[in-house]
Amino acid sequence: MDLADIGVTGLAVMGRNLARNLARHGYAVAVHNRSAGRTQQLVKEFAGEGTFVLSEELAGFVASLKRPRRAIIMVKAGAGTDAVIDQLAELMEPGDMIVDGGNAHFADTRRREAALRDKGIHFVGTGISGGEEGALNGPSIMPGGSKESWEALGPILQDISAKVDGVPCAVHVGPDGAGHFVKMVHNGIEYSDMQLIAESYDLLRQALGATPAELAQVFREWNQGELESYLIEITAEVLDQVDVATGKPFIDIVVDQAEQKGTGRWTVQSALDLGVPVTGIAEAVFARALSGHPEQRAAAASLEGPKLSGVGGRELIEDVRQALYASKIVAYAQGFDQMAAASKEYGWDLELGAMATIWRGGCIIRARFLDRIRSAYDADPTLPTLLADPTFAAAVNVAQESWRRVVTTAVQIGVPTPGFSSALAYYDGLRRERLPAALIQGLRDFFGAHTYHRVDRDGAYHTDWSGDRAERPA
Ligand code: NBP
Repeated sequence: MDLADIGVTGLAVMGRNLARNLARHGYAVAVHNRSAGRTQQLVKEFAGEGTFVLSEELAGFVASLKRPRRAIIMVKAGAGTDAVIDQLAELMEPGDMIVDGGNAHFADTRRREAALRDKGIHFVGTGISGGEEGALNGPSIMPGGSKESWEALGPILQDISAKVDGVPCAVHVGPDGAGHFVKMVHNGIEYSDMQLIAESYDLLRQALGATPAELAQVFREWNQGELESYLIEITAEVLDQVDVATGKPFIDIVVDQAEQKGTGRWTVQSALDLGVPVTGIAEAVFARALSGHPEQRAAAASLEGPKLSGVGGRELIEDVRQALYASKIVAYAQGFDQMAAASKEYGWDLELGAMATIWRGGCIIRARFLDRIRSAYDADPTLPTLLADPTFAAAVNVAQESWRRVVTTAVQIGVPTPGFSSALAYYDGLRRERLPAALIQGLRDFFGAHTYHRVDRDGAYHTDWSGDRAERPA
């Protein structure tokens, strides 16, 4: 029997499409699924696309792989992944590779990688973005794991990934959980991107009384410029859609409660642990949470708002475009800060410019904008914040008057824009020469003797607030 180059176990929508993508690129693909029906269906429907080696049992699947074995797991993240890893590890040998392409939490990936390393098996936690369409036609791929595993897997993963200007959207991200961490931050940024787009739509609709179809045209025009991206493109499509059953705009017949699978929440939880202010992502997660409380919203619906409405003319459209771009720069700056902090914390040595490169295609946040991020890190790999890059600094400088008018207008007419507002507050906080954190330090020293540092001398100090109020070195 001819042995397969690589295998995929877990053949729901993602695994099936990834297996087809591999087969279409000329790889012989071993395929397996817990319930054999999916495997048979795949081979029946798509045998013409390439070579599939079908196994109904996991032992047969492993036996059908060339050595060192390369097996990709595409099952529901969590307990299922652990179960499949345990079964595979029993059947594999030192030097073999288990790739987890599911949406695992990076801490789970670190745990699994360490456990399998003890057995000599390479565990490659791999972020895969682009949904089912990306899995089939070229996703953005973010593998972690050892350098040796990248040598064996990299050429295949680059082959099946999206390409932008001939450059594959797949790179070795770093050791152990680095790949899943970067995928998590990608998803967090995706939350933020969508929240800012939603705020733009909402504010323009409320302030100008524009129809969804008119706003679709606005987004279409924006997609010709610096905001060009997949999400802006599909926003126009969604806003243009008309519901067949009612003849109403599609957007008006959809329940306004946004769901979440958890990667945005994970991003914020990790950012809290790392001490990185990812306010754009956090506001996006909380805005979804607010939308998901219909009882509270119903109870609050009669609360008073401002009397103003319909302020602003067509110039608000350009202001909102500028605010969206500036807020987006802030959200990405924060996400990249989080990756830099994790890289330091976990010893990953992440190359931030490369992360921007592999997000340019195949994934949900793909955008022209990512080229600029890559250029910023090419020019200065140690950039302390993206906002310090001369190109982004200039862009935000151009946008800031519009940005302030947008936040002011939103506050005046009572339209919530937590993404725009928090991004502006972050920008203003970061650029301040003196922050009121000095007062917080004073208060902490007053009630808890937590000490403070002086601007003019080294060392920690405490003031005897309840006594003579004299300052002493701590
Ligand atoms: P699902 O997340 O819906 O998982 C279904 C697959 O998991 C089926 O193959 C199922 O086998 C298998 N499975 C389960 Br459930 N429990 C199992 C167990 N204990 N042992 C063995 N197999 C088990 O599939 P998906 O939407 O294709 O996603 C696959 C992975 O890719 C997930 O981790 C997901 O988070 C990730 N991901 C999804 C997307 C997306 O757009 N959908 C994008 C990026 C990443 P069965 O057929 O026998 O029930």
